[in-house]
This record gives sequence, C-alpha cells and structure tokens, in this order.
Amino acid sequence: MGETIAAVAASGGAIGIVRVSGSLVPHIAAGILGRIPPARRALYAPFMDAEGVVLDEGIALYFPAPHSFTGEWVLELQGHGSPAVLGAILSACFSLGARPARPGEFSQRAFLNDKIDLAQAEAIADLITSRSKDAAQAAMRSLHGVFSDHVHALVESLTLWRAHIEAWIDFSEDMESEDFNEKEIILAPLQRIQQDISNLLVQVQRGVRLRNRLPVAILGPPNAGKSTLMNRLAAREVSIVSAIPGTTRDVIKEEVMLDGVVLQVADTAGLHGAGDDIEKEGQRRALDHGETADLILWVEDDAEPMRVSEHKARILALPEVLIVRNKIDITGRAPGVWDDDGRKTITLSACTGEGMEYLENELLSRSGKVSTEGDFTARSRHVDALIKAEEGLMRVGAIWRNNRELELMAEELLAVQHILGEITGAVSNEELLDRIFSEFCIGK
Ligand SMILES: Nc1nc2c(ncn2[C@@H]2O[C@H](COP(=O)(O)OP(=O)(O)O)[C@@H](O)[C@H]2O)c(=O)[nH]1
Ligand SMILES: [Mg+2]
Repeated sequence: MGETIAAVAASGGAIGIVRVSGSLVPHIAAGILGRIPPARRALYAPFMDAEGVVLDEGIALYFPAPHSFTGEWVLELQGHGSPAVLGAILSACFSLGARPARPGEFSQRAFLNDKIDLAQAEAIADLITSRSKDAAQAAMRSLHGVFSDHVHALVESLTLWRAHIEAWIDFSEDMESEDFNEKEIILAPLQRIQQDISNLLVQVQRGVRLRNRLPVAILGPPNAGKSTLMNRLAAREVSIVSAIPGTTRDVIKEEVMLDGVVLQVADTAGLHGAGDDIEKEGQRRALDHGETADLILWVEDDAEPMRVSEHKARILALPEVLIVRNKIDITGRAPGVWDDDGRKTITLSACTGEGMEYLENELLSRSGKVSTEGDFTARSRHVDALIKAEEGLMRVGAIWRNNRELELMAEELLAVQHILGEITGAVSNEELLDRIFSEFCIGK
C-alpha cells in the first residue's frame, strides 16, 4: 500500500485505457498532461513522456481521493487502442514513479479502503466475465450489495441472539425459573436463523450455477445421434457426424447459449465397452465426464431400442440424468416429455429438430432459470461458508439439547459469525484476499 500502481485496463479495441491509482497521481498527471486536470471532468489533452514527446492524445479523467473507485487518487487516460501506444503511456507512468499493478489490485484497494466489500469485489470479476445478460444482471445485483445485505442481516440476527444468550450466562441457575422462556430465547431464534441460512443457501447455489455455466454431458451408445444432438444444440457443426460407430473419441466441448443461459455441453465417445485402445480411452473419458457433469443427457436410438450399452445402468445411477430417445423421424413416435418408469424421457429427432423445444425447456429449468429476477451471482466459497454456518448452528442446537451450556453456545455462535464475515470480508486474512484477487484480470 502507499505505492502508486498503473496498468492497461482496456486494450485491443479502438480505445484503450491506462489506469493509475495512488498518491503519486497528481505528479504523474502533471508529468503526462502538463497540468492537473479538473476533477471528474473529461479533459482532451496530449499525453507526453518525460522528454515532452507526444505519445498520443485522448481523454484524461482525474478523480481526487477519496472519491474514486479505489478510494485513492485515480487517473484514467483513454488513448488509442494500440498496445504499443498504451505501452508507451504506461512506461511514462512508471518513469514518474508508478509500478505495475498486480491482477485485481485496483479492486483490492477498493476493498481495503472500504469502497466495496469482498462479495462485491467478486461480483466485479463476475460482471467482467459474464457471458449472458442474466449472469450480468445477477452480477450487478451482487455488486449493488443485494447478496451482502442478506449476509449482513444474518450476522445481525446472530449477534442479537448471541447477546441475548450471553445475558443469561450469569443467571443460568434461573433457567429453571418461569422467566426463562426456552421457546422464545433458544428454540425460535435457532429455527429462524437456520431457515434464513438455508433459504440463502438455495439462492447462492443458483447464483453459482448462473456464473459457472451448467456442465452438461451427452452420453450413450455409439451411433445414437449424440454428435448430431450436440451440433443441433450448438447450432453449428462442432462434432463430426457419421454412420460409422466410434467416430467421436475425444470429449468435444462447446458453450451453448439458451435463452440467456450458458451451458457447457460435452459430446463424448459412444459407450459400448469394446473398441481399440483409442476408443477405450475415449470411453473412459466419457465416463469421467459424466461423473462430473451436473446433468447427463443419455441418448438412445429410438429406432434401435436393443442397442443399449452395458454402461447404461451405471450412468442412470448418477443423480441428474435425462433420457433422450432420438430419431423419432424414423420411428414416427410423437415428440414430447414422458415419464418412463419414473425417469424423465424426451423423444425428439436431432436430425429434423422436431421435439428440441422439450429438451431446451428441460435444460433451462435445470440450469436454475426459474426466475432470475432478484438473483445474484455467488461463488462456491460462499456456498462453503453457508454450509459451515449451517453446521455451526446444528452444533449450537445439539449443545442446548445435550447440556444447556450457554457459554459454549455463545462461542459457537461467534464462530458462525466469523464464517459469515468471510463472505463479505468483514473477517479476512491475507491468504484469502490473495487467492480471491489473483483471479482477477490486470487493470481491474
Ligand atoms: N434419421 C435420423 N438419423 C439420425 C438422427 N440423429 C443422428 N442420426 C444419424 O445417425 C448416425 C450417427 O449419428 P452421430 O450423431 O454421429 O451419432 P453418435 O455416434 O452418437 O455421435 C448418423 O448417420 C446420423 O446422421 C435423427 O434424429 N434421425
Ligand atoms: Mg459422435
């Protein structure tokens, strides 16, 4: 801290931006622009190096501390997008005392200066990498503190409850008296907070999925039409389609956009247990992929119901499997969603596209797109924290039931508060911060 940092924050387009933050900004602005720009106003000016050579001309924006993104003095120089031009402007900043910014360092400073909390800083990264409008909107809501507000509310209820419990510690002998209303003091708050955490957990898990793009694996016997289905979903020829079994060997992945939701679809080698070494390796990868996917589409050839794979039982035992009976253009079966022995089954033709809407609707509802209104992005570290908080509260309940130790309960509650505090960064350590910000891009 204290050092002034500079980085190219945008390049590759018509316009590029060099961003500088720190106490040397007035000095650097004077050096490059020949004057101190007005605060928060666009100034059109030449950008010069130390020798007075004009490197570029563009717009300078000057934000005196603390009214800036980082809370420090900030200068943004918008020049032409050439990496060479931007590199020269950046070098001029370095020669005036700035040093290169590390990934996410601007956001990290904004966090350290209390401009944003940790969940909001993460939302910035999510917004930058968002691939769909829904994901972007959800990231915006996190950035505006929707998620953080939920966490603050939880921490507040916990604090209040703990204070209440602590007030009784010195009077624990009175716990047998009439004054001590067990339901009001212990059971009701416990239940309410547990409910709040589990509600938030559901939202957060949806937020993680929105950010992560749902991994979907297409599996099934050879020649069932897996690659044809992949190409239909991707709306382009991603995989080779052929009547020769064993065509697909590697796992082929493609991002598929469906109504604002991004899926990561993987087409895999047909599973039949035989084949040469390459095919066998392909099948091993297919099975591995199935095990890590959030959803499996098990594709079968409706015209050849007998061609089932020995791996079918193993795949169907996995938690999220949709059966797709393909090639109904041959069998004449109607397209639709069916309940086949308690298994959701979709009949369609990947070739003609008939019935694809049933599959797409199913994919959308499983990707968490029920209503994204009010959703926010979140990360698995937030899910982990909420699960730990749930466990902590379970321990609190157990302590009460087993030995009514108020002091132990208060201690456990404090630990839960700390766990939740890690989400917003109210409680943080250097290692956690480094891990989070190092995933950001430079200049952010
Ligand atoms: N009639 C018909 N043929 C299909 C359909 N889907 C795939 N096929 C054909 O089935 C064969 C195998 O398709 P492919 O997608 O390569 O199967 P994969 O081995 O499961 O990837 C190819 O000749 C495709 O043209 C379909 O819906 N209807
Ligand atoms: Mg294939």
